[in-house]
Amino acid sequence: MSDAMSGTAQIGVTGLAVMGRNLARNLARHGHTVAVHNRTGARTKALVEEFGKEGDFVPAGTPREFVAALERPRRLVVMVKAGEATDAVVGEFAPLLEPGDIVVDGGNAHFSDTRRREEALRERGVHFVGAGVSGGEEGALHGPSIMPGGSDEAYAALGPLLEDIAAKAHDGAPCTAHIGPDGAGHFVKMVHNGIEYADMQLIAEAYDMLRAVAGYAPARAAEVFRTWNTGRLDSYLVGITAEVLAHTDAATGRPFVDAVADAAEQKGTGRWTVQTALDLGVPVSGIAEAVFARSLSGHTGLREAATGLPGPHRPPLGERDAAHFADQVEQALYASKITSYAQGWNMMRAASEEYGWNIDLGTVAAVWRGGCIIRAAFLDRVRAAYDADPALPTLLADAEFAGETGAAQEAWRAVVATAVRYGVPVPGLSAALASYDALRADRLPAALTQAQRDYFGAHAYRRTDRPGVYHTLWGQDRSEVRTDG
Ligand code: 2AM
Repeated sequence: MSDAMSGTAQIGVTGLAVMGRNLARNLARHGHTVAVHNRTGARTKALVEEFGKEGDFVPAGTPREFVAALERPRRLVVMVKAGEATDAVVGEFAPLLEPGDIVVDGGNAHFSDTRRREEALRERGVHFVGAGVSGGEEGALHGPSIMPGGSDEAYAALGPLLEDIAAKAHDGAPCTAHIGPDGAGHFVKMVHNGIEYADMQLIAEAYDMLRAVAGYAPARAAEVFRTWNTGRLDSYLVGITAEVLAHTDAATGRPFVDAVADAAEQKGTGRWTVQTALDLGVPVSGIAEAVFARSLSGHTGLREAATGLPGPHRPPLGERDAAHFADQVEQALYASKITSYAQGWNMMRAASEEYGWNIDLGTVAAVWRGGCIIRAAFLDRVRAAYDADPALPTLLADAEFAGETGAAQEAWRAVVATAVRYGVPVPGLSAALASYDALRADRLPAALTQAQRDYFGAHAYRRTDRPGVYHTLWGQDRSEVRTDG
């Protein structure tokens, strides 16, 4: 163990709850000397006692000791609760730092807070890096997906360490990269979580359809997901779905999924994604439906009041039709997944333009290939689409994805139509299909909406046949006037 005052630690971690502790251990296991600090000293002591043998830790009792333990430029990772705690810790350390030092917030901050903190520290010459870290406790210890946002200079000093500790994709590439300036990293992490919500909802609907329409018990549905996991849907989430569905509850002997209360919770990043999408004016219906589906599931009162309302009662399909239907569900799930990823990527593109982040959209896919919840073979394809055309307006327009959604057409429509006939709620699958149909439509009924707005509010409209902005005198002789001069 080194002397706390010698300034030999390459990096420091303050906030040693499980995420911070595991990140510090991951850094130490990769041969870095890590200064460790926590408001309550007992956590620092416990870390060194339990895991001191894993590497070179420098325990620090006070913020001053912690800062003194770091080589320059100093690299401090803050791992405390997002919100007030982060402001408190940053405020405590800022006066102790010098120009060129780097503060990394590895918590789940809202990107607008990250932008504010980055600006405040930049005025003192201190770099602030908002780093999204995905993969939970296990990821923090064994390799997370890391999405750092901040200055180029900060990434130059920090990147090599992050690349050491990040998850490695199947081709060996580290699952981290400089995402962009200030809040870009935390923004991308937020969208990751939004996409995760959408993925989980689509999988849940697929399971529900296998059960209600194909008549498959959870163990049988587990086999279907296991098979899907060997194909183009190969992903962490589909893999764990198979495991959960195959699991038998020890207490009741029933399928485990039947022993779990059907009210899904959320921590709020899905909600942030939708709120932010509304502010940016980007439609993310897949993520929104997923957030609303969780919300609805928890409304016990509403659900009780509506239980027993009429709906169809149809028996499950016979064995042969069920197998065919299960194949159609795979296609509907895959096409919907493409659609909801396209929405997530549209959102990142919009924010990148709004904030001048210059996010490389293919790199984001690469960084999510390992360590995080949505890791999947699919992300190689997303990256390939943006590598082929960095200006791709939407993933749906990529030739390969367009070919696949096109081929899934009939199945996708059949599954949504069947869900409607059986009375099985599929907000995710149907919203994805509606989004696909709306985007590909030659004409949308938005023309009528715009005409109505002109009727009741004189909001004016553009015409299909000539330029200009017009208003019809609805209350008078219905003649048309040009309103743009
Ligand atoms: P503690 O052990 O002293 O409570 C997760 O809560 C982590 O954030 C813990 O390491 C906790 O420190 C730390 N933390 C929470 N609020 C804090 C604050 N206001 N100042 C410093 N550390 C804080």
